[in-house]
Amino acid sequence: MERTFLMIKPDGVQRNLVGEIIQRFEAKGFTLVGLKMMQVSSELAEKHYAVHKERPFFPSLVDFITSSPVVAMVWQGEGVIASARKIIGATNPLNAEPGTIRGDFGISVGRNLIHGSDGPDTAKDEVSLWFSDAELANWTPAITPWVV
Ligand code: ABT
Ligand code: MG
Repeated sequence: MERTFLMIKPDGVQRNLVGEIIQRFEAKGFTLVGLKMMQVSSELAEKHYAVHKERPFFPSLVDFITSSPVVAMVWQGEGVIASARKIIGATNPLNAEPGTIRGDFGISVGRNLIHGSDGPDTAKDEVSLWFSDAELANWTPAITPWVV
């Protein structure tokens, strides 16, 4: 079953949007299989955002992600990688549609509330970067036949 890595960023935690954000993925019908609140080290932040290493915003991005705790999650379900990106909305919250998380709650690209893996390869890499196998629950909720 497809899995993706989602992370509620420091602004989402500080603004008390953790419950609101988790609710959207639960209500959609996806399954939470990993969840932890954590303070991110600069080493982990730099690995996670390695693709942006040469970009001018890289240092401020690392500072931001390590500035305050995040909620790291793995969600499972059919098509969850692309669907989560839709639920999250465009990178710049000013361009994100109302109804998306960024469209409903965000204003700034540097404070865009939540991260979601952008494809199957990054999803695989990010799930294993952030979680050990022992931290992931293999389960199928009883509600699944009513969802798919
Ligand atoms: P992430 O889910 O955080 O990866 O965001 P998304 O995939 O929607 O967008 P990308 B392009 O991956 O941006 C990564 C983070 O870099 C920030 N950023 C991006 C800037 O601050 N300035 C920019 O010009 C761009 C392109 C936004 C993203 N996260 N934060 N925080
Ligand atoms: Mg990205």
